[in-house]
Formats: sequence, structure tokens, C-alpha cells
Amino acid sequence: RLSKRGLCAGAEAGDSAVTVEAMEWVKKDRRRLLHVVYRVGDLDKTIKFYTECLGMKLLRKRDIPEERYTNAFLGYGPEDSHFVVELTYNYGVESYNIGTGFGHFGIAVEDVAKTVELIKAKGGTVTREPGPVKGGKSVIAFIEDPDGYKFELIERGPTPEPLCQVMLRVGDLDRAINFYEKAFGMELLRKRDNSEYKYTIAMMGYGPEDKNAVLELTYNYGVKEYDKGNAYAQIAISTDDVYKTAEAIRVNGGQITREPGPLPGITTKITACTDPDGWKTVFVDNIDFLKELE
Ligand code: GSH
Repeated sequence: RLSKRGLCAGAEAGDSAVTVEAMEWVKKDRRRLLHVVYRVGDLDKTIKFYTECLGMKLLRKRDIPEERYTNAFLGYGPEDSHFVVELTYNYGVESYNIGTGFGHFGIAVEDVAKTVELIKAKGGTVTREPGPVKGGKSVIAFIEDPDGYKFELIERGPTPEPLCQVMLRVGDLDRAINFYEKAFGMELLRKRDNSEYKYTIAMMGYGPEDKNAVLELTYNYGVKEYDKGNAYAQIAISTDDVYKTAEAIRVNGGQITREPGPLPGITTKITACTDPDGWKTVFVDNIDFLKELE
């Protein structure tokens, strides 16, 4: 039997030796949130909004005519060190259903009021005026992009990673936290219950929130399921070994939706899975990813 002392963070006495070994490996793996992938109906309109209103830079664009889609990568710094957005435009598809499960993307700004003013001046939609979050102190605002994706503007001092959150709603918070800790090797950075407004949030990630993008999981009291729509796609995370990554997900009860291995044509090794709520993640080989950027 395994001694309690020998277990790594997150492991429980009932976990098998294989599970514990896989969890120890994911903790040591070099992981980072790379990008968040979603679909938009008009690439140029979204690029214009993100660059002019949100201050992002267009980092790269690739057209795959054989598959009838175009990708655009935008963010606040180079992809080899920053979390960025990967927009997908599918030829001829002008709108998507965002659903009720996707929450928002978080952007840290030094002055929320000033940012909102600028966005309004550019004709952007503000859905929640600047002010302290209900039941808390931090100053926030919500805006909507041309497809209706929400962005939460969060007032913070200077940060290396302004694109700082992806918020997804989950039906069982402890189940989700357990999955992201064990199968993904993430850390529970913060958990906050807001009983007055009947929700609990958990920040999960690979490093402190002020320097790293995080996954914000929201549980609304009593809500067990959401409509995931067809607009939001997935988060991509880097890894040194997609095969071991898939194994760690499997032994922790995760669903592998794409077996680990190279992608046809571009040879980048990936694996994909869904979490207990059905949210998708793709893991991308660290070295292959850097080659793609060359
Ligand atoms: N019912 C909310 C949801 O599912 O979006 C729960 C999450 C929530 O309320 N989050 C806070 C928020 O959006 C931010 S942590 N507050 C709205 C406000 O302060 O106006």
C-alpha cells in the first residue's frame, strides 16, 4: 500500500500506483496555456475590434483553403511566451450559437473606466458598466465582441499576461477541480464562494494568477448542465509528452477524444480530451509548437 506521505499534491490514499505515477509526471511536465480557440463569423471585423478596442496585436494568420477555414492569432505578446486567442473562420459560416456554458475571456487593464470609454467611442458594446464586482471589491466591466463573446475587463496593475482568464461554467465544482488537478496537474489557485449571488468560482492554472492565464470555473448553485453551443472550441496547453499526457488523463477517468500522435501534414504531436462537463482541451508538444512558429 502507498503511504500517505509518499503521495503528491492532489493524490488520495485510494489512488493506484499507476495513477499516482501519472500524476507525479504531470506535475513535473512543462505546461502553459498556449491559446484559446473559438469560431467567429467575420474575421476582419473581429480583428479590427480586438486590435482597436482591446489593444491586441495580430500575430499570425493562416488560410487552409483545402479545409475551407482561416485562423488568426491575436494577443498581447509573442506566442512563445503569451496566452493568445486563435480565431477560426469557417468559409461561409457567419454566425454561431455561444450557448450558456461559456462565460467570458478576462482581460487585465490598468484603468477599466478609461478602457470602457475608448470601447464606447469605437462603437463597442458594453453590457456591464465599470464598478466593483457584486459582492466584492475588484473593479470590473463586461463588453461584448461582434459575435457576442463576453470579455471581462479586470482592473489590475501592470501584468505580463493581460489575457488572463477563460471562464467556463461547470455542473459540479469539486468534480471539475479534482479533474484539473489530477488529470491536468493544475493547481487550485483560489476558490471563492459568493453565497449572496449563489455561485462559487475556482481559479485553476499552472502558476500565480497575476503572471499566468488561468481557467476560471464557475458553479451556479443547483445548475448541473449547460448548453455548450458551437462557437467556443477549446484551450490548448503545452506538454513535453502527448503520450504520457493522454495516459494521465485516462487513468484519471478523462475522455480522450483524439489519440496522441502527429497531425497529418504538419507533424505536430497533439492529443485531445474532454473534462467531466464536456469542455475540450488540446495538448500540444512543446518542441513541435515552437517549430510551428518559425
Ligand atoms: N451567475 C454568474 C454566471 O454564471 O456568470 C456567476 C458568476 C459571476 O457572477 N461572476 C462575477 C460576475 O460576473 C465575476 S467573478 N459578476 C457580475 C457583476 O458584478 O456585475
